[in-house]
Amino acid sequence: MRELKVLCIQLGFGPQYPDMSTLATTYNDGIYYVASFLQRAIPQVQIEMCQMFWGEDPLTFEIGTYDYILVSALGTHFWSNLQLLETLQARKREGARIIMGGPHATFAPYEALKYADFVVLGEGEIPTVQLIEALESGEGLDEVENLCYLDGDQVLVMNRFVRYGNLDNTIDPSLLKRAPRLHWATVSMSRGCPFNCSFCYAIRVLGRRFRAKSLKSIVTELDGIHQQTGCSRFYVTDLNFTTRPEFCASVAYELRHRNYHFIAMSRIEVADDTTLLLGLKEVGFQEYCLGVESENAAVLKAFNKSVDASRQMERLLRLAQCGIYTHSAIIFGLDSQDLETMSQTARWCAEARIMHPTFVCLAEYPFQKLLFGSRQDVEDHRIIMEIPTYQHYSFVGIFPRRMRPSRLQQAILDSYQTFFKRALEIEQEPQRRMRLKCYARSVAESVRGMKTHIEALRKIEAPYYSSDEQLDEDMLKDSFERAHGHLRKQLETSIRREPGFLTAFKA
Ligand code: B12
Ligand code: SF4
Repeated sequence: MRELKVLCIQLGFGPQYPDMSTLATTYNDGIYYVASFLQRAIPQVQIEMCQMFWGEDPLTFEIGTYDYILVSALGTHFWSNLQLLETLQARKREGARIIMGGPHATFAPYEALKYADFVVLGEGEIPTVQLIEALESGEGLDEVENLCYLDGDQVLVMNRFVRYGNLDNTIDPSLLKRAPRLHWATVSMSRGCPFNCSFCYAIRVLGRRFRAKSLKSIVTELDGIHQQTGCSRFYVTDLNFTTRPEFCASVAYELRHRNYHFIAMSRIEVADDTTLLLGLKEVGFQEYCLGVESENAAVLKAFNKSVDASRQMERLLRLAQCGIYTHSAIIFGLDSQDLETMSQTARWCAEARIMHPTFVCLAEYPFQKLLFGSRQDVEDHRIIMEIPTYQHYSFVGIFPRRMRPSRLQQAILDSYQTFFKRALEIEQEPQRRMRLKCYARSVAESVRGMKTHIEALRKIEAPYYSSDEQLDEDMLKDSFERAHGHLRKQLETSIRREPGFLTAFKA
């Protein structure tokens, strides 16, 4: 194969909507895994990374010199960078290909394909290698897994969808050579989660089969990133790190002589195994992002959360007693959640001693049933699409039935006030109070973006709500059909799929 120049771009957030999750983010690991795997599989590939989260600008790279441009994006990144994507298309050399992957490309391939020649759904490592090999050798594309593209008749083709086994992939630390001082570095130790919460798009990207990396790879990767960047705090992006206690115990054993710190994601049941919890804490697992979502049994049931709501409080308190800091997204937006319920939930978070709750709005992509046979809690017409806050859950992205979207956004802001007031009454330990005050300062940074969004929502929602805040759903449906009905029809008639696609996607 000829020598290939590849540029990998992680698209960034829109600057007009600052938010604590955008300000705290260092890099998303997905594109680094794809780039590392590609480099190892095809030695003729020379990779350059462009990380917009650190302020790098893709247009300062010589776009016309690359053979392949790989782009990774969440929904909000995509809609904040349309002009850049257009410029990339215009500046790329003739014959060069743009390949998009990551969550947005997976859930809205029809949008990504307006700017990309190819889209890779789900895990990107193997399909990217297959695609580049097929294009370089001039073979057909039929055997390229998870590939999606428009054929000559503009028909959306979706090839065979595959969930992979254990790739045991590690980030090549040299890809982080231009990293600024990181407050944490993201890595993944396992992929997949066996649960099936209805709002969860993560399992739709990475699948429901838990696959742990080898301990050797985990340790080598951490040491390599630490040496390259100096960072010794790691954000473990695994969907549900504590799925298998024996895996966690062996990770703890391997890391016993390192002085690293970790934030990991887990389900709340982790609180039941204090031996494991304290063993992990000793080697640096002092913080968890938990899937709490709510204290309310009906809300948890509606989300298919499979958790005992009556035990949420007891488990969270035990974590606090063990000296563990907890983060959690708290989801609003169901019909049953009125202003009073939301306020109660915010107070409850303080009483359950969650340290970093993030109050968010339920979000969905349209056409998921059609494309992937997935369940949607929010119907297509109630989704606010195609704006820079799209699928950024801190910013309301749906039309609730019994409350204006701008009211829900204000309630999200108010929830933080309710939470901090109560939490500072309850927490007496100086370190926990300091953490709370720090968190309150970072939340304050988000207020400007949320207020801007409230103004934008007021304009969007104006025609659809009565003075008592009830949604005129028929009117909304009509507008949706006028704006997007043709797209649904086009998708319905266009999609061509390999047999077994839907079953594989849901696995
Ligand atoms: C860990 C995590 C976080 C962490 C850390 C994020 C980080 N810096 O890495 C925290 C909690 C901070 C976070 C915050 C947010 N997150 Co988050 N997060 C995740 C989670 C659970 C794992 C991400 C991850 O790194 N996984 C491990 C790697 C290996 O997987 P991956 O990134 O998906 O990459 C693979 C494929 O996508 C693909 N791929 C990726 N890029 C590319 C590029 C090319 C060219 C190709 C071919 C393939 C490819 O191949 C990769 C390897 O197999 C995902 C869900 C998921 N992806 O499973 C949500 C997810 C990405 N987050 C989401 C959101 C919305 C956010 C926030 C905007 C939340 C908010 N406040 O509203 C912020 C934004 C911050 C950010 N950095 O983007 C959504 C995205 C929705 C969307 N479609 O846009 C997801 C999908 C969650 C969900 N709904 O289920 N997040
Ligand atoms: S437990 Fe967490 S990662 Fe697993 S399906 Fe539910 S929300 Fe997704």
